Amino acid sequence: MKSADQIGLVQGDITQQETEAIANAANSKLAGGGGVDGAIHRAGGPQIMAELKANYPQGCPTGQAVITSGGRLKARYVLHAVGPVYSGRPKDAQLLASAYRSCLSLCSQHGIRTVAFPSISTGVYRYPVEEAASLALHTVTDYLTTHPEIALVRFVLFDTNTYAAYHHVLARLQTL
Ligand code: AR6
Repeated sequence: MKSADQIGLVQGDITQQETEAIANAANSKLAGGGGVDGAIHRAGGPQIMAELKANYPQGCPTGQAVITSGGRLKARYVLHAVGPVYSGRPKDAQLLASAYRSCLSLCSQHGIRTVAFPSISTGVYRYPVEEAASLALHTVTDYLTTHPEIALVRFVLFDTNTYAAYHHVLARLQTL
């Protein structure tokens, strides 16, 4: 099986996912915020923020991720990834790829076999969605090639435009 076949796409709300882990698009202070971050903290309840404050008081550098429980979510874990604020410089791509890889590496370390991702950095952080979709899907595909312990990576895209951008890239990867 090609690793792109282990990637799924749905349009919807990531807080409702039943994968073992969901990823959050957080900020480097891990302070909560709007967008998917706000939705995850609202749905998961205060335990998630309490764990972040207790375990990561320094926050998390851009391009990295940290793990908490899922609180009241169906998912057992939340991976709090910090993507870059888009600047148009080459380092944006490195940091965004690194944010996805950090989440996947946490999955490997914690025995997490199924994980859902939002489209990190393409909301408030203004990363162009076509570029971000290509980078996210190529980064995940590459990781899965060498990490058979992860069975499913599902992208949960909130709006039609974002879903279409990811669908366009994934369809090509799956026919290669
Ligand atoms: N499920 C899935 N995707 C969602 C949901 C949801 N419930 N809600 C929004 N999205 P953003 P960023 C989509 O802005 O660009 C926060 O304030 C959204 O439509 O959430 O990485 C943090 O605290 C978009 O496609 O994240 C940071 O300060 C995607 O999720 C900052 O925003 C990402 O948009 C991070 O900005």
